[in-house]
Amino acid sequence: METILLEKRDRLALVTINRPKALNALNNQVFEELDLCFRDLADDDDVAVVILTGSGEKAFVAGADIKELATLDTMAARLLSQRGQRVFNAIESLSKPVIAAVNGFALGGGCELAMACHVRIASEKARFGLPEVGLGLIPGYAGTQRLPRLVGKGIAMEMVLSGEMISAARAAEIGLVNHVTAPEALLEKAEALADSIKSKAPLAVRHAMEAVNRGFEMNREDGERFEAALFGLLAGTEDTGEGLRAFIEKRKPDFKGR
Ligand code: DAK
Repeated sequence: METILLEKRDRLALVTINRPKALNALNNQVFEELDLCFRDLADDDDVAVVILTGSGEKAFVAGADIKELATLDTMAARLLSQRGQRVFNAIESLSKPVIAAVNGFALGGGCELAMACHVRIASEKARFGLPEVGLGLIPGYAGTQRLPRLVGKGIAMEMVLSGEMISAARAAEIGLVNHVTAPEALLEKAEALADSIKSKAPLAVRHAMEAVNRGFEMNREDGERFEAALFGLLAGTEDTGEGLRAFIEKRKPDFKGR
């Protein structure tokens, strides 16, 4: 892979989008390689948590590659769109948490990519926005759907209609990101969260994600029924027994993922 760097260590995968000269803009090759990368991560039982970031000082991802978009015929645009949708859905439905470490501009498709991740942490230098209307487009990777779910309809509407960028501090204020750090502390903060997640029971983490993700799309009653079903499934696992015993015996649990 040329446009994606993948590093695995200690049950953590660090995925870096690597086109710094084009501010990591999403072209066909990036999508193709992200697709391959997330297929690999889905199948790799040794990976528990993923961090996604951008290469260089300036950008997480400055959006879809505008120069490439301008050259596409109908068929190529359709394929690009399908590939992009596959990648965003693969990230959102991955059974392990994906933390976006937003190191700079997250615009258009880049902001949508961060929103497809499960948690967002931003550097003070990060800027967020959906500038599509200024290009005669609207967000095409579910930005109009994910943003209102994260920050509420009114604020999302303002961002989508004005196309204006917001600062990391404002993004934290509206709930688009969970934490803001100094640029040099960004990966450390993301890794600390990853470490905390990795220390928990893997099946519980997976089921908790499923309960939140799927339940969010259901009505309250169905969501609670779904939660109860997952709770029941987990109760029969070795790790639940180990977690409860370890608490009573005042020791650290030794989870096996079973
Ligand atoms: N695409 C291609 N190249 C880009 C780029 C982009 N999105 N953003 C930046 N670059 C390139 C610049 O052209 C420049 O390249 P050279 O001229 O040096 O060759 C280099 O990166 C450095 O950028 P700047 O010189 O512009 O850097 P500045 O610091 O002055 O400005 C900036 C930084 C982020 C404010 C500015 O670069 C900028 O406004 N970039 C564009 C942001 C943007 O509008 N992004 C696109 C949003 S629209 C679809 C679904 C979704 C979408 C499309 C299709 N389908 C379902 C089919 C999504 C669309 C979008 O994302």
